[in-house]
Parts: sequence; C-alpha cells; structure tokens
Amino acid sequence: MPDTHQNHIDGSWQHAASGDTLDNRNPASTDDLIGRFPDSSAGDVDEAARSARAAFDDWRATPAPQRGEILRRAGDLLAERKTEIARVMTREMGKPVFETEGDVQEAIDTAYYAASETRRLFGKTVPSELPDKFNMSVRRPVGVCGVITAWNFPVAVPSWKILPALAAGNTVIFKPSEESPHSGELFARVLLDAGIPPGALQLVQGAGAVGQAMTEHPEVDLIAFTGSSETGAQIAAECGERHKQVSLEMGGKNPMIVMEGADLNLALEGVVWGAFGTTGQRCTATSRLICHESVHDELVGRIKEEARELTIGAGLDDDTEMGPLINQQALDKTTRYVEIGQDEGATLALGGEAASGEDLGDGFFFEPTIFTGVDPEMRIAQEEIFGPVLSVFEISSYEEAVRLANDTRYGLSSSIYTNNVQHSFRAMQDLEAGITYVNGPTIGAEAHMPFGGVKATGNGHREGGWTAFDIFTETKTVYVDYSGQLQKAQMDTHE
Ligand code: UN1
Repeated sequence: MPDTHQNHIDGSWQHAASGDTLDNRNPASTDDLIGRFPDSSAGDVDEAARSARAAFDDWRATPAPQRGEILRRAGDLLAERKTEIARVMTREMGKPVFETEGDVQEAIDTAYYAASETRRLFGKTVPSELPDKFNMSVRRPVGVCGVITAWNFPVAVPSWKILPALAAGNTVIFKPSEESPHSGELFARVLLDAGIPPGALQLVQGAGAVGQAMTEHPEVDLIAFTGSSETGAQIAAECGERHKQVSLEMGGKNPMIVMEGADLNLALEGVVWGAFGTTGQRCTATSRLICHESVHDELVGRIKEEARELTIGAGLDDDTEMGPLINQQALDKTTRYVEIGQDEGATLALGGEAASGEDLGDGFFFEPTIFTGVDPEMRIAQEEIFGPVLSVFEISSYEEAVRLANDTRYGLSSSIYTNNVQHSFRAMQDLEAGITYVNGPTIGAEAHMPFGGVKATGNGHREGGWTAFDIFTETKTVYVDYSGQLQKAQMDTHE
C-alpha cells in the first residue's frame, strides 16, 4: 500500500476534510505509485487561512533577526537532508539527481540569504522640508501570503517566495503543485522542524481548487504564483477585484543569440544545457536559438551531434543526462508541437518523437528535438512548449537578431554569445527580458539576484535577492514632527 500523506493545517497533520486524495506517480515509470496526497478544497483552505491569520501577530512581533535564526536552521536542515529530498524529488518529477540536488541547493542558498536579510530589512531616513521634523520609511509585513508553485522546481521556487515572506514577518499558506507534493511536504517539514511556529506555515495539498480558494479567501492578503501566463492572468484579475497583492512568474520563450566570432565551443555547451537540461521544462529554458549565418551550419551540426548523444533515462539512474517529461499531457503537447512545426514548414533536424527503449518502459520520455528554418510567425517560434524542443533561426545582423529575440509575448530570460564588446553591452539594453546572460545560456539564475520577467512573463515584481522583500513587505512612511506646532507641508515651506 502506498503511503497516504496529509496537509499541515492549524498546527496539525490532517487529511483533506473530504478525505479525497490524488495519486502521485513516477513519470519515469508510471506503475511506481509514490503515495496519495490530499485533494483539498475550499474548507481546508478556510481553516488554514484562519489559522495563518491568528498566527500573524506573534510572528510579526518576533524580532526579525530571531526569525532569521530559524531560517538559518532551516538552511542547515536542508543541507543535512539534501540527498534525501533530491531523490524524492527525482522520483516524483523526473529530473536527474544532479539537477534535483541543485534545486535543493538553491533553497539552501535562499535560506541563508533570507536569514541574513532579517538583519537588514532597510527603510530609509530622508530630510524633511520642514524644521524639527523627521521623515522615514519602514517595512511592514503584508499579512497572510498564499504561495502557489509549479512542479519543475519543487523546492527552489517555493523557497524564493516562502523564505523571504517568513523573514519579513508574514505567515504563509503553501500549495505545492499536485505533480510534486512530496517535495513540497519535505520542504514544509524542514521549516517546521527548524522552528517556524506551526500556525505560520500551512501546507495545503491539492489541485487548482486550492489555489482558487486561496485567491478568493478574504483572509489571504497576497498571492505569489509561478505557472502559466493564462492561469497567472486569471489570478491577477481575481486578486485585482479583491484588492489583493499579487506577484506572478510565468512563461518564457527564451532566446539565445550567437553572433559571428562567438566562442562556438562555449555556445554549443550552453545551448545543449539550456535547451535540453530539465528536459526543456524550465521557464528559463533556451527554446529559440538565433544564429548568425556565419556560424549557423557549423553550430547546428555540432548541436545535433551532441544532443543525439544525451543519455535519456530515469533520473535516479546515475548516467542519465535527460529525464522524462512530467506527464502524458506534456508528452502529447510536445508531440503536437512537432506536428505543428512540420505543418508550418520548419525542418525537423533532430528527434521529434517519444523516446522508447528497453530501459525506458512506459515513462514520458521524449527525444531532444531541433527545428531549423524557423520563421518568427510560426507557432513553434512563439508558443511555450515546455519540452526538449529547440527552434533555430538564421540571421545576418545584430539588429535582426535583437528584433527576432524581442518578437515574442514573453520576456523572462535571454542570452547572447559574442566576443564583441559593443554587442554585449548593447544587448543588455536592447533585449526585452528580465534577465540577460552574456556568454552563458538562458538558465541558471542565482538565488541572491532578482528573478522575473517583462511582458506576459511577469507583473513588475522580481523574486530572489533583495527585490523579493519589496513583494513581501509594505512600505510605511512615518513623519515625526517635534517642532511643537502645526507645520503645513507645501504651505509653510513656500510662503
Ligand atoms: C523556473 O523554471 O521556474 O534559472 C525557474 C533557472 C533556475 C530557476 C528556473 N535557477 O533556470
């Protein structure tokens, strides 16, 4: 019998009120049933939200550096449990263990970073325009934060939201993806074991209904979401109606430009990792390669050779370089986009099919796939596939490269390989994206740097680094008038 897991609500581990569960299966081998997880509904969210609200006053009154101590312990515990969590993560979402260890490492780094920020959380002191008056801004927590995350980074991405939220004195309701509930649970256990007060962290497992209920609940003040642009837009609209804060991290169609004179060995390594790492299932994945005509044929030829050699398999096997897609829908979607690309007239240069073989069983494996001769108006040039599919364009100038790179509704990450200092500095300004890499692929954000995107990728916020604290705090402006008389701003200064 597989284990039946529970929510953590109001300080106790409990089943969904309905008793319903969702099966969690291994995408590399679907008869491996990992466990059953609560299929929660609005009633469970209601209990969690009330409890999170009740816990808020004590938690925000705890001196921030004391909150930081707990987060530092959480970092230590994550480090101790890194291998265990990574293996659980690989089993439920497929990416190889070297990647899932990186995922946990990102959370460790975020924990230590958030812990140290609790000794800063700076406000500002600013001169007043009037005598004997003191002006400053201070930060306050927002309240109860609902955190809704995806399965592709089951610990790292929740950590970017939950740890700064807690550091700033908010309480949190965490809904992991229903595709990666076990990693979500282990992350919540680390936080509780480290000493986060039970009411300050509620874990509510389930599908979209949980996110919906959090968005609608009057006691939830803020929603932080990672997922598709469509769902994000819906959440933003619902939060807008209710005057809730909302921070969104959504899709990408991230370009890598390779200019003439670039180091092709470096670009080759970068594009193979950027396009096929995590089986292309990153919002930062390199899904478009924009190649100068002088290097196009050589680079594409070498990518094909390299990608063909990638070892596809279960992420728990030591030699696996590329794991499965997450589920049958992802496999169907990727297959459909290969058909679409062919119908649109692009050339299928590599792959294009579900990968099969003795060792692959019924897992959701897909071959590394490359389309060449892609035109910007094609759907494979515009739409996020979230699979191992690279669309290649050939260009003849820097200007054309930038035009193509920006010709998308998304704007998360971008990259340029060049040894030309003008092109690299111009690209930093010209590329419409939240992140630009020079001589690196589009993936690989560091935990202490702002992360997020423009256009349909985001709504103006940046997680990660110091900017996460702008999401999870409100600024309060304070004026202290010690003149002993009524001083009228704008009037007493301009007589
Ligand atoms: C995501 O795919 O949602 O920069 C996040 C990267 C990772 C994070 C990806 N550190 O590719």
